[in-house]
Amino acid sequence: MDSKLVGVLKNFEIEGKVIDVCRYGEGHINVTYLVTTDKKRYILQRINNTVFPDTDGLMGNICGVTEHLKRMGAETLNVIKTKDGKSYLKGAEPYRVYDFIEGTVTYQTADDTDMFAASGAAFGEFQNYLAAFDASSLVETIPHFHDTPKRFRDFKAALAADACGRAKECEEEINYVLSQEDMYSVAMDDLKSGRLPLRVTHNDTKLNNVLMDAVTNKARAVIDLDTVMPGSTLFDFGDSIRFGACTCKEDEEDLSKVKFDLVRFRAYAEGYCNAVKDTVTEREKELLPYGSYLMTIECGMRFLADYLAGDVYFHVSKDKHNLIRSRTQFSLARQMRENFGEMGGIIKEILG
Ligand code: ADP
Ligand code: GN1
Ligand code: MG
Repeated sequence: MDSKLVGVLKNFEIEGKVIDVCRYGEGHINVTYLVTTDKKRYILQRINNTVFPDTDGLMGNICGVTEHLKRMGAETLNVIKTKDGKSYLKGAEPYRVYDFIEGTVTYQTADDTDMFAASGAAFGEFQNYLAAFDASSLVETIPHFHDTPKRFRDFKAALAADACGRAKECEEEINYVLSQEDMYSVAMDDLKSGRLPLRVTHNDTKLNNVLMDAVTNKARAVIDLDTVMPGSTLFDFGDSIRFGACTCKEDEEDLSKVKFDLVRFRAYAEGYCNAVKDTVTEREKELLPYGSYLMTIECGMRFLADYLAGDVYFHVSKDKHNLIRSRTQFSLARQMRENFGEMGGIIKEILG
């Protein structure tokens, strides 16, 4: 066992004697460990304070949102306090602890469409719960998180800097991002003009950010609350489609396996749209297919920008990992653009 982590855990109000600490999960941002004591299990996370420099603000949001969700009767993350009553352990490397939510699993692909529909319902209900949450109490943990034109400017800056001399290897991918420029501003323009409502959203709705019941495959808890901020339904719907309506993992190297799957799209859309049907607006409905494409190409440009910058943001575990991830996203984005009509038809069938 890592003695540093055992030392970190001594600062928290945890039950029992620590018998094991090991790396856990497939998140790209924080460093997550599963902690086993002789009484129960916990999740320990080293918070990525490069990505989230305002750790007080971040943890304030999480405590506020989880207390709200508990009051609404939803199952959610339970923050374990430090022995001096704080929500996380301060330091150059900040840490937090949650109860491990037992009897749950996370999936990296949505092969089971009922399960994917259940995750859609969970994210839709999550948005409903947050409709009653005071947005002004939230800190914007990553400003401009889904501001795609800003992400595009950041991409162009990474390309101009070409810090590692990698641009020459990815000309095709770079040209694709540049070629789509006229598609990037619709969501932000509509949010600014009020055509799209600003809501409190999760903003990182990939399938492995919802815990599914290990027996029933129904959704138990929406997790990874670091990016709960004002945003758009398009972001939450779109990011789930990006990750889950694909036939392979996000880092598949064989692009012939990357297929945008309308069956999975329909399953998720049924779960999500039925949950938000009382509040969703006509403009949101109309733009849900576009939101799926937008979140996919935005994520692809973020992976590619990080590859160009030298893999400084997303955790990587193999050579060219971010470039490989960006390729799956661009392949999907292309297929989504070709399927706007079909996607729109499915949304109409569900919501009218
Ligand atoms: P990241 O921001 O790096 O994605 P997450 O908070 O999503 O970190 O955690 C990474 C993974 O750890 C999740 O996908 C999930 O599998 C697992 N996980 C996180 N919190 C819990 C919890 N409280 N109970 C059970 N599993 C959890
Ligand atoms: C990151 O934290 P995680 O792994 O759930 C990222 C998302 C990306 C996603 C791509 C805070 O999500 O925005 O869409 O990777 N989170 C942050 O898989 O940047
Ligand atoms: Mg996560």
